[in-house]
Amino acid sequence: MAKKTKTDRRNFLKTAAASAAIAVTKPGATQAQQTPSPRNASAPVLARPAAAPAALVVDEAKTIDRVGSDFMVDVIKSLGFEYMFGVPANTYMSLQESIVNYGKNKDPEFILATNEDLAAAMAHGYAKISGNPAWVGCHGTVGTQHATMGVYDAFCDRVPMVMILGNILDAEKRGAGKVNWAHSAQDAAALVRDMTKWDDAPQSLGHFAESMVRAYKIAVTPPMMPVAISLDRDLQEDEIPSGTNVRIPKLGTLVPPAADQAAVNEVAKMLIAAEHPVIVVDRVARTPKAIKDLIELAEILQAAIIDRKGRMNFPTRHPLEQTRSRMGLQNADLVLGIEVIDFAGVRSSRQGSKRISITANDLFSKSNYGDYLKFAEVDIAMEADGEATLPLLVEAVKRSVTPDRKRFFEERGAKLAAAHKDAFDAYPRQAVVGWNDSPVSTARVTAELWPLIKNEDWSLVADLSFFQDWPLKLWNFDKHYQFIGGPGGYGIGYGAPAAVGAAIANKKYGRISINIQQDGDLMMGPGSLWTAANHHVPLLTIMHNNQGFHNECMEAERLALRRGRDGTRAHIGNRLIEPVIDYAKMAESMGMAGFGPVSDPNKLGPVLKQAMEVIKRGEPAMVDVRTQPR
Ligand SMILES: Cc1ncc(C[n+]2csc(CCOP(=O)(O)OP(=O)(O)O)c2C)c(N)n1
Ligand SMILES: [Mg+2]
Repeated sequence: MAKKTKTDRRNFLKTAAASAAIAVTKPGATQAQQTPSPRNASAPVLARPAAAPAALVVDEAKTIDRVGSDFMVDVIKSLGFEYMFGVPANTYMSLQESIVNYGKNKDPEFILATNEDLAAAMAHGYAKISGNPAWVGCHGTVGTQHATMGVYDAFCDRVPMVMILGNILDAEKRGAGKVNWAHSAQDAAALVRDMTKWDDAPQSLGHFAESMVRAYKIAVTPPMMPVAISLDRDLQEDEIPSGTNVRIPKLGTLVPPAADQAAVNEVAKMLIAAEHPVIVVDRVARTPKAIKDLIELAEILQAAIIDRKGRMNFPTRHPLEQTRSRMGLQNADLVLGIEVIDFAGVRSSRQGSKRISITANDLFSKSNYGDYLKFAEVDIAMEADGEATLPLLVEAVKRSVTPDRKRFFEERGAKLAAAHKDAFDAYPRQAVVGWNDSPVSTARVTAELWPLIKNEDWSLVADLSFFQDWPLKLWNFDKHYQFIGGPGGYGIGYGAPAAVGAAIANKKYGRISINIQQDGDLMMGPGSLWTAANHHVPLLTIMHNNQGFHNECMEAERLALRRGRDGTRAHIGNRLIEPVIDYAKMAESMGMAGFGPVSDPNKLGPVLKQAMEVIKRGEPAMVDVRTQPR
């Protein structure tokens, strides 16, 4: 058991009585103290209710000093968790109470989400910025069912989180009512077993401690993934008998799996000998160090980098960045894929081209879901973590490179730099197409935003697949927290909450977070806006409001036309227009400053400026922009 001062029961009761007395004698003062300072939103911010009335009686005989969940908080603290995202419920209320009171609501802090799916996506976004897993609190069967979509995205995206599934295991403790039975299961984790790396259902506090440390270790060992602990209510609530000695196992330093040195040397030689080697990256960089290593590798070889943008891997304006250039994959004689999940589809058309993969994905698989994608045929499969292997590869290339090859690399580098420049020079020209259109073009939104953020410490906490990647083409990304990639499982509804989780991780560094938010995605769970307002997160949400599920609308139109039918009816069941949704009002209703809708492109700049003033004060804001479909 971690060191803990035994609470003196009488003292505790005295304090409880004293605070109750304050509530009775000075209700006005207490209420004033507890009213949060007004926000920027035009919506009224309601005062919190006054402290519990003095009539609340604490029965001394029934108070408990040392509960199981206090010890659980000790375990969580030992692992350095900063946040628990959750929806409250009786099956883990004991743990929540221990976090808030015993743990002082700090490391972890409980963050209230309005749906477990949102809680999981917040943990997902948080992990992508912070590099650390968060806890996700779920209520037995029902909360876990809600959570699944968010967990599935994190599972497919190889992002760690630790789920807590509150449960009442002992049927005798469920009573004769309906709720406890409906919310309990023999095997609560069965719901998420196919989308988690590991789960357990601890039966004692010692078992909990061991399982939690193991869960953490498994979740953060590449390939990283969610894990689940089914947590029995009684184990949390029962008093720890005096004299019980439970300890927290030591985690130790974790060393991720790097590739075999001989194989690394072999690959280094192949890279040096190749005429046009292309390095394709997707989910490589977890830390700034990996970006540095990748730059070094690319620069020594003067080799092309193609970024599949699962993470922020490589500076967008680096001359070797060739994602959309003419010097890309097509003519590569060697393709090295580092943590590229869809490597089967990433191919050179050159005859005899060699293929090498480095991925920790090879070290793990589950059968049911197709998250592992099509089998990638390669010449060498290095079954190891990309980030951990990069420094070995850099050193091996450095050791083997000859002056002759260096001269050749320099010539190649000059050609690559020219191709990079041509690609990036073309973007501003492409961006002015439809510049004055209403609804506003996605390029114009991107261009109007850039001057307002470029001198700030900013982080883009959005996927860009439905925004034609415009920010990647027009802005300059060079820091590890400036981009977080996509959802992994392509589950719509991830965007808004993941942005909130990422913005929460950015907040302590004073960074401004920018989210480009699809309207259909937000409508799957708008409650994350409330969490952003509740936590005073400087998050600018730009609504990419194309008024509906445009992706499906396009497909429906195509399908109808292919069948020789009426393409104009594709809006049915796909567009969100009857009634039109007022997102600024939605934001305001949740305590967030709301602006718009803006349809006139010339009005956008000034509105964004106003919204940025709110962000700089440390509060969230939303600008609803009526946008072109893509
Ligand atoms: C959970 C879930 N349900 C349905 C889909 C199918 N789907 C793919 S894209 C899309 C449209 C999303 O609309 P929005 O987020 O507004 O993006 P838009 O296509 O309008 O740019 C839908 C419904 C999905 N991917 N995930
Ligand atoms: Mg849409």
